[in-house]
Amino acid sequence: EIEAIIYDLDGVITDTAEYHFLAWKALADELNIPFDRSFNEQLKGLSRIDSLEIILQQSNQTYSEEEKQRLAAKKNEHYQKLIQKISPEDLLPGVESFMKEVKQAGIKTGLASASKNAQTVIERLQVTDLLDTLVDAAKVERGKPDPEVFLTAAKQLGVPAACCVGIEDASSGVKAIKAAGMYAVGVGEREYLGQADWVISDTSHLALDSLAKKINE
Ligand code: B16
Ligand code: MG
Repeated sequence: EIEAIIYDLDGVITDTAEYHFLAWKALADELNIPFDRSFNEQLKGLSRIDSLEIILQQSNQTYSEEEKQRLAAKKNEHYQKLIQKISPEDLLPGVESFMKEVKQAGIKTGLASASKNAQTVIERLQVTDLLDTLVDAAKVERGKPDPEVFLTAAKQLGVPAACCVGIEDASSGVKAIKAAGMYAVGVGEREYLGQADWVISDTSHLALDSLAKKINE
């Protein structure tokens, strides 16, 4: 029995993943570090500073802690400019109807995002009312693939992890859901989402009946 659904934000509810990519790409170009979409896949779901570390590993230069903080802040400034444009039209296909279906079925809902900008994005998308609880990077100590963000959301909803479904587009996020002991839905390519219990190619395939069928298989 599904008692709660916990959504990832970027790449599941909306495609801020694209804005993260563009902001990192601008920074990497400036630093003359090679960076493309395929490389970007491994950053999805990771915290800002962990993402930066991975990018800087591609450089032959060394950066001080202070410099790293400056670069992370620069990426975030660029990202925040990009997300100003977000509106309800940016909800991914099928997401709004799925979120409403879930609410109507009396299932609790939560957001588990590694982004410190999650609240802003949720407000701009106007889906605040469809989420019973929100856990973001500012509220947890350990980022994905650690399960903390998903476990905190479940706790806040008062639902045991075994009765929760997590939905993720990132490899690190799917790992976090599985480590939390939840059922994992992966959105995207099987290649990146190996550990997911059910992989769908995009959010238009989200539906409660298909999900229930998969869980009972
Ligand atoms: P910020 P999610 C994650 O959000 C993104 O997938 C990841 O690419 C990003 O680096 C991270 O948030 C941190 O975001 O810089 O805004 O704090 O997918 O967990 O919702
Ligand atoms: Mg994501």
